[in-house]
Amino acid sequence: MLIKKPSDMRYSEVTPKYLYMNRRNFLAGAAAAAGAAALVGRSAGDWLEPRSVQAGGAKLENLVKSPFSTPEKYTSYDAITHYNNYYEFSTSKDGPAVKAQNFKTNPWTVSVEGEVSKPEKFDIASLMKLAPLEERIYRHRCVEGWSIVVPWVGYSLSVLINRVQPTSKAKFVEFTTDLDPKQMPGLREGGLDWPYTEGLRLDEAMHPLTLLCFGLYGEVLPNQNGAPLRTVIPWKYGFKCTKSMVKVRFTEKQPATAWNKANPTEYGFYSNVNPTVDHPRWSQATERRLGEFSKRKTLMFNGYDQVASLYTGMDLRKNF
Ligand SMILES: Nc1nc2c(c(=O)[nH]1)N[C@H]1C(S)=C(S)[C@@H](COP(=O)(O)O)O[C@H]1N2
Ligand SMILES: [Mo]
Repeated sequence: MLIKKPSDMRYSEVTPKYLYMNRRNFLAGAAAAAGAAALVGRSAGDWLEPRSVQAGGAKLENLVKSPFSTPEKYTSYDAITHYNNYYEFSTSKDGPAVKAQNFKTNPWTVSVEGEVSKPEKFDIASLMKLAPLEERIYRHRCVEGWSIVVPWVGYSLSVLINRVQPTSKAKFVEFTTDLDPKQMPGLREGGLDWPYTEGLRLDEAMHPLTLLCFGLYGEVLPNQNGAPLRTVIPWKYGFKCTKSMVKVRFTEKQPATAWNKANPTEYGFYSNVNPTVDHPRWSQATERRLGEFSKRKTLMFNGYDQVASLYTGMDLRKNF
């Protein structure tokens, strides 16, 4: 397989040194720093310091504060927007920021369909008006072993679900990313069975923590983070988030998901963050918060204990 997917990566590749060396060491190692900085086209210190200026995307006004927000310091805007997984554009971490730059997100239609009484198609502007937009500061844990804290903007996906009224047959929700070979150079590399799809059980999708997300850092989503809308499920590994979503489909049967199809022994349907269940090729016990020097312990459900009751009686080793 040509594509580099998490299962093919050595752990050392997962977090480049320039993201976790502290600034002083970094500046001391000037020669190494020059190479790393050239790689990302910016000075290494930028990754480690919160930026005072924002990127200049359209501001989202009147954001409501959320009780679900973590008080932790959030990761720099630069790291959140230049260390991405978005394989439709590139398999390198700094590739999506460049290659998704001209991705066209307007006009955009999201179709909500399947086992619902009131299927509906939305444009982004009307979808954004279904509920007050909240700022939700969530931890995000990638299956590859790095983590970030992101001030997302959006509202609970349950708002949309309640509006379309799932039928009694609806047990799962499938999410689909846009598929546009003209605009997505990463598709040519193959590897995943495009379009990117993900899925949740209906009760997981209804949990108030599950976010329909339109922005970050108080602005509309940058393309590389999944513009114009994506999901965020903070107690699951990052790949459960569906970027640039075009379809939400309610189903009776558990939907297939892109990563599970690509490698079923490494990526399960549930993908709950779980420090006691290792990835077959690396431990999940600890994580590297981008911008920090030492590793942190990974928390069960990424610290979102309020979801534990969704899994009562389930073997989370089998249902990884
Ligand atoms: N369509 C699509 N969605 C995707 C991915 C992707 O490659 N394509 N990568 C996933 C992974 S592995 C992670 S960690 C998050 C990264 O989101 P971020 O770049 O906003 O941090 O997006 C997820 N959603
Ligand atoms: Mo990820």
